[in-house]
Amino acid sequence: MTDKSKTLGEFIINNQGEFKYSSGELSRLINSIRLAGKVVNHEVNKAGLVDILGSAGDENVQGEDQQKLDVYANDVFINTLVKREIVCGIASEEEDDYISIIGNNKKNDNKYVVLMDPLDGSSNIDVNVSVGTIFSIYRRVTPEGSPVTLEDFLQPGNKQVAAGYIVYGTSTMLVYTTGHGVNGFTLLPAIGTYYLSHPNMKFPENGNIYSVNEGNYVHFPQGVKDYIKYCQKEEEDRPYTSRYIGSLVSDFHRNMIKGGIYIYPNTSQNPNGKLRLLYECNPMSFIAEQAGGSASNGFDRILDIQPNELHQRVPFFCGTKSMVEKAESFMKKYKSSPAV
Ligand code: P6P
Repeated sequence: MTDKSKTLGEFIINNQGEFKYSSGELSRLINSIRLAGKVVNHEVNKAGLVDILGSAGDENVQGEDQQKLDVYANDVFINTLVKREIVCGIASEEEDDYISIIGNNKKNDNKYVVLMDPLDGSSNIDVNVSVGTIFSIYRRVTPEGSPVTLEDFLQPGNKQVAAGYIVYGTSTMLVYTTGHGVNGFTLLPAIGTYYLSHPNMKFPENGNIYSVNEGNYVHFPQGVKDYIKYCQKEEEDRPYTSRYIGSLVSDFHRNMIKGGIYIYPNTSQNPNGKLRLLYECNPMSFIAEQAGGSASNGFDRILDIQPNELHQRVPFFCGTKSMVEKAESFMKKYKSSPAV
């Protein structure tokens, strides 16, 4: 039931005290993401019209015809964060390297860095399937006032101060955590306000949905093949249901509400899997654990992995804790063997 009395803005203010070292910067940062999400939502929701109505007469931020939406989303989030001078650095799936933000006072005295996938699953736009924005926030580790370095971005996921996603679906929702549980806010487009619609989100104790691209089955590690066959076995608490949207944020969101596991394993073609550790797996893992779920690479906790490069990929098993543990039990039977 949506608590109309709780808008995202009021929620952030009421929970400001939960942020360690809070000087309101983190609140302003999350507010900026909220604003950028509304701008992107507006474009995503009319993407299909571009084809029907040609250019739809719309112009993008540079006054050109409609850009590719993931580049557009990247520009919106970066411009919003830079203009408000509340971060000292940004890393994005759409940017080869990180961006160091020099404030108007020409110093880097902001505390936070943001890592993001501005529009995950953007290839689904053309077929009107939900897509999402994923973000991850850390305190910088290098001295305040100096330019950020790669070290500020290559932090393990257990150092995140906040993480969240925006799912542009049948309704647009912002779901995030600052380490004190997970809360979901639904956008009321008519007035551009997010309302607390899903307070204190938790994975159900059990789940029976498994989300994996079975088209890659022959390339999966044997442990994943065994787990999929386990899910399909006709026994008292099975067969499970296979649901795979091809959009991480949507598959994760459904699994968190209904109970399920999302798996993107390593394969012979992608020995480290497809998903990126820093701005896809770490934020989703932080949210999953805060909602009583878990996330691993099949063997080790995602949030404990020490990153060694900005765009590194990892195998990803995430969702209902008991399902992730079951999948890990199959993986551990073949620990040393590579994907076949
Ligand atoms: P595949 C989208 O490109 C994405 O990063 C995730 O959102 C999604 O779950 C996955 O890749 C889909 O990949 O190889 O199954 O099409």
